[in-house]
Amino acid sequence: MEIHRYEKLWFGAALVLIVGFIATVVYGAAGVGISMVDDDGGTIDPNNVTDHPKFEQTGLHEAEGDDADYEASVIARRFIFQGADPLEVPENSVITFYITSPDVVHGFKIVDTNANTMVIPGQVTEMTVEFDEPGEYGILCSEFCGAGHENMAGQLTVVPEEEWGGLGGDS
Ligand SMILES: [Cu+2]
Repeated sequence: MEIHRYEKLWFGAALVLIVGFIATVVYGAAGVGISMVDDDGGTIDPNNVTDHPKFEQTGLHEAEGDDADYEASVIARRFIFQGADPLEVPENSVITFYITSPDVVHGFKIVDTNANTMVIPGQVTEMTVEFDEPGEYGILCSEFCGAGHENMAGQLTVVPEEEWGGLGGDS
């Protein structure tokens, strides 16, 4: 069977496009550290979030394991980020966030970083982020959660190492 030269050419071009699209989708889904909210953080009773050991006190704590320098517990609720308004962390630190919601699905996005996660009632979201650039970072909700969604904002300050006064320090 004779296939016309142009037909072969178009067939090849279409094949390149299809492979290209699939490669883009695969890279976007798995290549840049993007993952679904998993159950690593465990579950929690959304009606009694402060009964959970991670959420008895919100804010920055000493880390329990060696995976991070500090832990930060944040309760995202309509329409505030309890424990992250503001949250101060030292430069060059690795922070594991534990985030949960007692009401509806929220988002937790640290502006100007690639840290962005979903916060689901009944679930503890665990996310580890390294901060090496001192400055002020806004935190916003990236999931529409109701009438005050656009006002839901927190603040994360990465304090230069020489100004860091330690946990509960006055820096
Ligand atoms: Cu929201």
